[in-house]
Amino acid sequence: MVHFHLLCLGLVFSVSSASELKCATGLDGKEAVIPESWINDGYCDCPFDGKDEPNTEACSGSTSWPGLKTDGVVVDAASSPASPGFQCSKQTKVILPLSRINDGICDCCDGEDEAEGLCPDICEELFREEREAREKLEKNFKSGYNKRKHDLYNFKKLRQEKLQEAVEKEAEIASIDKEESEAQASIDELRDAYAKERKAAANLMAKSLADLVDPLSEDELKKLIIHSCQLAGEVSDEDADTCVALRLSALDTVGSAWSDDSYADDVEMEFSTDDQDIAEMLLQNSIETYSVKYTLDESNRRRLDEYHGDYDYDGEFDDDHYDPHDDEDDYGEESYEPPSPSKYSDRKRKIYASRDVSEKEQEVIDELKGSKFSESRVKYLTRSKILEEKINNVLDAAEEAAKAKEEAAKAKEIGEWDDLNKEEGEAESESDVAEEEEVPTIDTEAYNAIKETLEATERKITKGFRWGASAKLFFSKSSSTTTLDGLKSLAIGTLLHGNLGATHVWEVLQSVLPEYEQGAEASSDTCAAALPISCPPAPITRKGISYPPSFIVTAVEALCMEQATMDVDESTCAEEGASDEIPESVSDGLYGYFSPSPRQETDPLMAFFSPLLLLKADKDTYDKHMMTKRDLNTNKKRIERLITDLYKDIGGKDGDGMGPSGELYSMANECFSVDAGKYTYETCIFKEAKQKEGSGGGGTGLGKWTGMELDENGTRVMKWENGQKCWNGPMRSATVYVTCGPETKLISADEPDTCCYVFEMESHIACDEAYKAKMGLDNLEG
Ligand code: MAN
Repeated sequence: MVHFHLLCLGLVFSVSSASELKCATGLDGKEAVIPESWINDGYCDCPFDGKDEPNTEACSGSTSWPGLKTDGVVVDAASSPASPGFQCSKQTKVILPLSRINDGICDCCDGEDEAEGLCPDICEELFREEREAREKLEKNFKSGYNKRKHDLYNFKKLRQEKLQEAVEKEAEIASIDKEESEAQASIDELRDAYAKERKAAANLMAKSLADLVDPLSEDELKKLIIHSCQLAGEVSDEDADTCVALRLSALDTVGSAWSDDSYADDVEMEFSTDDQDIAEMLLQNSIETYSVKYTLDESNRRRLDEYHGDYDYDGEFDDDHYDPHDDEDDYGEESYEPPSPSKYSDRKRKIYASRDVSEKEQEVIDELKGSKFSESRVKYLTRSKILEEKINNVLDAAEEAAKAKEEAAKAKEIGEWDDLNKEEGEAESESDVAEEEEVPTIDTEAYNAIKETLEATERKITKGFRWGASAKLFFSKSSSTTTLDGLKSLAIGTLLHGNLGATHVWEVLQSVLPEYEQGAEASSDTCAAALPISCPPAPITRKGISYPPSFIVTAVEALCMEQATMDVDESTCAEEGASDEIPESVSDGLYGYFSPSPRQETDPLMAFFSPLLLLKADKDTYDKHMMTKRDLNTNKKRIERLITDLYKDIGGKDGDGMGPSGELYSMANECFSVDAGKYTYETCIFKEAKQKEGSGGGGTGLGKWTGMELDENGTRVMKWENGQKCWNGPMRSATVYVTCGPETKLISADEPDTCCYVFEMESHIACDEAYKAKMGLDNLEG
């Protein structure tokens, strides 16, 4: 077989252009001289060795050329239907001008353009390279395609399984939801029933005490409530800033007991507009207020104060701040943890910190201080301050004296030492004289105890003012919508929850009813009238009947009797400045103020209050349902997490996260690396891409996986973005172009623009139908 290799051309270049060129021009092998003008003139004169056309391709296609490739040039570009060319049958794209048929030059690789036997068949040789490349492509595609098919099948199967599992889990959730709402319905039912019972009991109580509240005007009822709140604040040990008694009373009157998340809606739906204010107040105070009263655990106590922070004292409730779900996470069901600054929002911190009296509140407190009821309290506050001052002066003086004495003693010690060194009989040192001076002996401890007692009482009175002011503020908002009957219930409830009794009522009434204004004032400064009630009680007539009701009069009379036998210490009711003396101890009634004590079991009001006092919520059942709900919820959350995981495994519910047909599943979370220059690059599917130098360290972050898309050519493009910032440049990013290959690997890395990294990847995931069509592999059996 006559065949010349391309390398041969190298010989041509060694031919001197000066000498004339000779070559075989015909198949007879005879050499002929080729004129210089024929060299590189685009016509092949030396078909066997192509010597005359080293710089053109004119001799290609001749026997000296390994043949025209199948996809090679159309030799006769001018061939047209008018002058058709000759089509080599094995080289689909080679069309020869008819002039080249039988011209003695072999053009078609099998020599069919020449007479039989003239040309060797070099087709096999010619196509080998191409065929080999093609075969490799086909083999790779087939392997990749099958691998892909296999993976997709597996993924599909897995997906079906997981989806089925998720469906089952979702069904479980649906049934839990149902159970949950059943438990909730039971809770609602229980709560509503209890709320109704309380409301009914409150009504009953109001009716049985009609004699007490009916004769009072709206204004008097409000005053009764405000001052009862004041007293309740003094009686109560609770560390709250607003009138808890009134809040609890409001709950009874509105008819709602404990609450939960859905509570806010219930209140809005259930109650008439008449009760709307109270309902709002309830909303503010919210949550398990009954347990506040009856179990009084720390968390509930805190709640009251916390909600107080939302009460803005401008007569408006600050709706923005109220969110019944807000503290769900902050308060456990059973335990209360004091807020740590880091855990709480600013708002919460503010609320906890803002126990100060607001400007508006102070205004109302000042108004309240002007009331008749507050006289003895104001007087006490003023005078106890003066007394405290006196005590402080005495204590300071004593401290100074003690210090002076100590110094003198020291000085004397030094003096005695000096004396020893002096001659005997010399005059006594000065320090000896100082020592004999009279130091007033006072009982510091007793004085401090007095101070403490005074301060404790001041705190009580101050709290009373705040509770009273909160009630006054409440009415300044709700006056237009609270009904008279509502007020009566509220008043009675406040007495009940404020732990007040019959004689407290009398004390308040004397300040509330205009009929008593004269008499009480006349005796307020005398020791004889030191108790906060006037004795004996003088009933008045209201609506034709004697008022207050007889059970109150009887109770007050009993107290008056007690008072008569009491030994009232004259000094305790002395006028301000009447004496410079500091009492050795302070007893109740100092400056005319008596600390109210809580209602006693024997109080006549107890009988009236019993419908409510005896009413007990079915806490056990409630707790049981709550527990059920909580357990259901815990289980639900667990199953929800399982479902989330199930979906995560299969690229989300719709599978989007796993690429077309889930093809990324086979390489999920896998990392692929390639070495390029001094760096090794690593791209991790669904995770990070990195550039590493040498063996150590985590490397430079090229970005986080953002997904895979098909570009306009149908090429798979994976992206990692927002990597480490490039000095003076963008954030690093990585892009991987994926082409079909039997196994997944990175085959090249490049940084065409600073910090923009581009990679080529071969992977079976790209061996799909589209690739098959694009590469003309359609005839291939997949
Ligand atoms: C490092 C590497 C390079 C990059 C420069 C840019 O050397 O991440 O790939 O081009 O930083 O400053």
